Amino acid sequence: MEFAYDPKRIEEKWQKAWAEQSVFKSRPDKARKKFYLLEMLPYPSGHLHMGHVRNYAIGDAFARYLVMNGFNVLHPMGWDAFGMPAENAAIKHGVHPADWTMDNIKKMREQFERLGCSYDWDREVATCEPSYYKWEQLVFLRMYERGLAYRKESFVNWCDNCETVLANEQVIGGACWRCSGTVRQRSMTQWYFRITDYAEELLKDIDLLERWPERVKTMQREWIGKSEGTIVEFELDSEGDDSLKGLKIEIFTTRADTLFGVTFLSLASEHPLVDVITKNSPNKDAIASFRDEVLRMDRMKRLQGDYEKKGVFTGRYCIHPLTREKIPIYIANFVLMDYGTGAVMAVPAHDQRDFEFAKRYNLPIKVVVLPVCKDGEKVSLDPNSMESAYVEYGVLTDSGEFSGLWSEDAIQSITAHLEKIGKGRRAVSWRLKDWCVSRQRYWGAPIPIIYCDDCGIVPVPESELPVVLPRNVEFTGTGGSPLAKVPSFVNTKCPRCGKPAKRETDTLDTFVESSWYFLRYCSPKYDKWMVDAEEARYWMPIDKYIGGIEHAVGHLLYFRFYMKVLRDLGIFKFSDSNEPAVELMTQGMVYKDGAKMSKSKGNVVSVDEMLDKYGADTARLFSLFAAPPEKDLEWSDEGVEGAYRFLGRVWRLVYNWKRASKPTLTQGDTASEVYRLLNKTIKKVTEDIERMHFNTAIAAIMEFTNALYQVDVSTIAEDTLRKLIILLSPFAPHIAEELWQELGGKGFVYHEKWPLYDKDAVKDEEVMLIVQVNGRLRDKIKAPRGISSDEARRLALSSEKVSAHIGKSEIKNVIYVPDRLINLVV
Ligand code: ANZ
Ligand code: ZN
Repeated sequence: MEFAYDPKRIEEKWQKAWAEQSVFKSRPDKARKKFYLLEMLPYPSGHLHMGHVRNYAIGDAFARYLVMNGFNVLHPMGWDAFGMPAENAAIKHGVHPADWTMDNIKKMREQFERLGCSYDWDREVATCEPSYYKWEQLVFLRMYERGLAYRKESFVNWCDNCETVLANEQVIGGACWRCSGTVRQRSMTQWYFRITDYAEELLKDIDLLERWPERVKTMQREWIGKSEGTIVEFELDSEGDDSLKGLKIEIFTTRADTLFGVTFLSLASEHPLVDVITKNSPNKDAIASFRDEVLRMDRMKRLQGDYEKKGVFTGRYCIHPLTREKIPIYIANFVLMDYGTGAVMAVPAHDQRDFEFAKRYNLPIKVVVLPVCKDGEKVSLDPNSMESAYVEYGVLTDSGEFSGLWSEDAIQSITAHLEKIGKGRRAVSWRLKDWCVSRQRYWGAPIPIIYCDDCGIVPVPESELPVVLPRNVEFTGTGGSPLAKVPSFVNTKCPRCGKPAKRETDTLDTFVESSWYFLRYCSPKYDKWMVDAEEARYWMPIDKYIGGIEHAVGHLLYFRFYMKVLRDLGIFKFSDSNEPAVELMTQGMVYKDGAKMSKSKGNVVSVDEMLDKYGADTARLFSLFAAPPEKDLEWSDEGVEGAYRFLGRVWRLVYNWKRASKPTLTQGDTASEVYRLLNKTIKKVTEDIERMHFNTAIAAIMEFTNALYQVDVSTIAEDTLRKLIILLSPFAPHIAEELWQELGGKGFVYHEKWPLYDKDAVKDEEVMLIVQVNGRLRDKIKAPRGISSDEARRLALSSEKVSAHIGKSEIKNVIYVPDRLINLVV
């Protein structure tokens, strides 16, 4: 008999046993209810960090719970294996990105195994394998055929450090999401996915995501940013320059009601008309340097507006469509080229940015909307004394025939009027932009495109897929894509005319790979198609998806888009919306000493050390016990110690019992307090796990264990201990297997049925207390179970019937039979 709790010995033993008997293998089975539980796949950096451990402990506890509840569970794991760190390692240390990645995968898989995660490793997917990205290339070609993948020159986010383009979703507060370097705008030709074609559907289908956190849905709605408004045309004033005759500037506004308050126009720096109207300007140099400065600003920052509103006068004017007044045209730093039309009608009285701009450059402020008091009286506004713009709706003033209308009505009437005279129209603007998917990087999936001098852009024939990434490449870290310097890759023949041609040397954004990896898990080895449709239709959708909130408008939007594209291309569909995930759970971060645990902060707890010292069960138990999953978790060494001690207590309880209990009691006395508590605990743990409140579930198990220490161990039934072990097993699976075996359990506790609680044992938390006065029944009152004699007496005296019988007499004695009867003797 083994008395000391030694995680090292038992954890390895059970990991081996699980693996040898393929316990975690999953197969489709129509007769059983499926559950697809997915945790976001990690980037193979080489080691798990505590944030991973937490994420995967949450998933694993739930997966094990589901299995015990009879679900056919799919719980896979894989690797988001392409990406820049591999390439940076190659530049720095001279290791090949493929070797670096494969080596890291091996190390991390070992860590996963040491954690005892119940993954079906037969379904492991690494996105850098040609057998994986082949299908992504095929989808790319089909998207290209349909115009859903296209190439265009435009301003893109460029990171000088990483020497690559970044998607809008990868620019965090003006900095590169990878290296935190400054991102600037640069005009380049890039490949895009036409996600904007899906803006309306992506927005509408958010309503289907009932089990996603509100926060994520709001972020997606705002990111997609649908805005209904009006496009208004302003003719250029061509006086002194006949080449401007007939040209016009279109602006997008959501406040057509303020049209009469326009005192200038603002263009984005990148607006194509800027060159045209400033070509003869004496102000040319100032304009050029201003445009330069603006291009270095972050796009989101430009939109949000917490910076100085600056601009330059172009020297030209345009004509107001209704009043025919001359309106000066400015270039302003807060106008974005890729929103609306890249031009804004400025109404300083009613728009705060325009107000600040007008104050700075001494431009006129014209009030055209007035607030109205509760009694219906208009309040006048003085442009000279206003301290900020009046941005609310109100009643129009100084607006010609539209004066007196309410803003809402004025927006309609003015837009209709503009439509009638051919100077404007209704329009919708989206904040969402097309997804830039090309990267000037080696370690990614090649874009299957060939450039021919005669034929132009030619897709690689599908029969020639995959376009395999060549291995022999030089990594210098400078000068654009390394692939461009590999003649054997670049030089090829045009599939159309046979003449020498060149391959595309950009690779795909790694977020393309993570847009469909969950489909590949359904049939990871299938080689006839991207997925075995039958298997994927059985497993999809993902029933519960667990990952970080930082992906709210990146990955979590992309994977929704990609699934809709697969549906429309006829590649794979499992439902009309093809929404990939029914439920999303975003887990909180891991903090230590008040800061997010990260290498740069130097407050990282090493997973290996943790496992060496305490074992996986403690690591898992602590991560789940210290905070509810959605909340941030503060690391605490005492907390870890506490989790470890608790497991030791459970361990000793079982061995104490084994020594003491002869003969063994198999079933507990259903009238006993232990029995009642056991069933209460089963109920609580079950309900808490269903809500993913693992912390309170574990607390209940701890309380129950403490209660078992309070009773004579030989009176504890075997069944009670077995159930305790089953309840513990999703959180601390190794110790649970070991103790299960010690208790004579057959097979793995992993395969045990989750216990049901005895409804009778938990239902009467309240008891009926018989109240007697001098031995005669006077009342029956509800009382919480287990109250003391004093509490019972107080309750009894609060009954009117009882006090009527006592009157002014003195209580001489109290006889109390707990939970049954109280007799007051007067
Ligand atoms: C005139 C106006 C008057 C505006 C007023 C607002 C208040 P949402 O609701 O987010 O769609 N705008 C239009 N295009 C822009 C661009 N490319 N860059 C920066 N700002 C731009 O915002 C629409 C409003 O944002 C538009 O309505 C426009 O300013 C500005 F009292 O036009 B408004
Ligand atoms: Zn050709």
